[in-house]
Amino acid sequence: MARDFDELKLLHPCFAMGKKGTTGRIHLPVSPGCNIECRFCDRQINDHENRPGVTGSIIAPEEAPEIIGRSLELCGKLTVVGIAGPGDTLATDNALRTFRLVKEKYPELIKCMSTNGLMLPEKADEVISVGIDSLTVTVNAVDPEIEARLCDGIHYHGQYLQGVEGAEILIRNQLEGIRKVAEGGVTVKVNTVLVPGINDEHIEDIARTVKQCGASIYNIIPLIPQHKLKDVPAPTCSQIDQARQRAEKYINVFRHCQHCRADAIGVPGETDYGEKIYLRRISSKDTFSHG
Ligand code: CLF
Ligand code: SF4
Repeated sequence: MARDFDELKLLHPCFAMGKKGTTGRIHLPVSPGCNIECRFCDRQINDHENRPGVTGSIIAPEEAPEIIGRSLELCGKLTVVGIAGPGDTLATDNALRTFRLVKEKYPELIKCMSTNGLMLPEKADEVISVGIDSLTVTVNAVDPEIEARLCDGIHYHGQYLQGVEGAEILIRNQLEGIRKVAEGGVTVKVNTVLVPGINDEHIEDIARTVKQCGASIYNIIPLIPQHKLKDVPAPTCSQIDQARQRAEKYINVFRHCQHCRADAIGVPGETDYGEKIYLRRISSKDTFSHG
């Protein structure tokens, strides 16, 4: 049985409400490819592409138990095993395979996964049966016209669908997926990348909609201007604060996100043992904070 929200508030650094968490997480970078094309993401790796320099940074699912063991020796505060990229966790089977191994060897650790949600409806049963405790879905819009300004296209069942057509499927799947896993007892966090001038006036709609679908907590991530949105200014502190206040009318808001790398290990914002454990770290260009 997955841990409930109350238990996660105590044990999971990204579900601690109103205060900074004191526990830690290890991220396992097992998921190389992505199946959508966010305009602010520099990676541009798709399902079918293997770029030099990327594979070397990724670990195999079978390596995970040993890496966790060494990390626990370095940092006794680790309570969570998270998989947050560097691509999408459901674009390949790597993440779910890894969690099965983790469950066998370290059943006491909380299993946390982050996805863009495109494949979630068809993977929901597996996510539940593997025993994922907390799932983050990044939902940047619930209006396809807005989403199409944030995501160029999706790779879905062998088809490449662009603009509003792709955005409609992405949003439909995200919301349906959230509903399914939440009904199955998984605590759902939703992340939104706040992009001034595109989705900043849309935050209330997102927060209300995902709450209705069963999400428990909401995290607003400020845009890092890069790739095709490199000329959009990052949101100011007051814009972030305003967005959080608007969202808070509908859903619990998490305020201590540290925009972790996909290969971070330690207490978010305090310690990072990633350098010591992963021989080659993922280059910052190859990862986007998925949390
Ligand atoms: Fe990792 Fe994300 Fe799980 Fe946390 S991070 S997969 S929910 S264990 Fe946390 Fe880091 Fe923010 Fe993410 S501080 S980026 S919210
Ligand atoms: Fe994929 Fe995440 Fe990059 Fe979007 S931000 S393209 S979901 S890796």
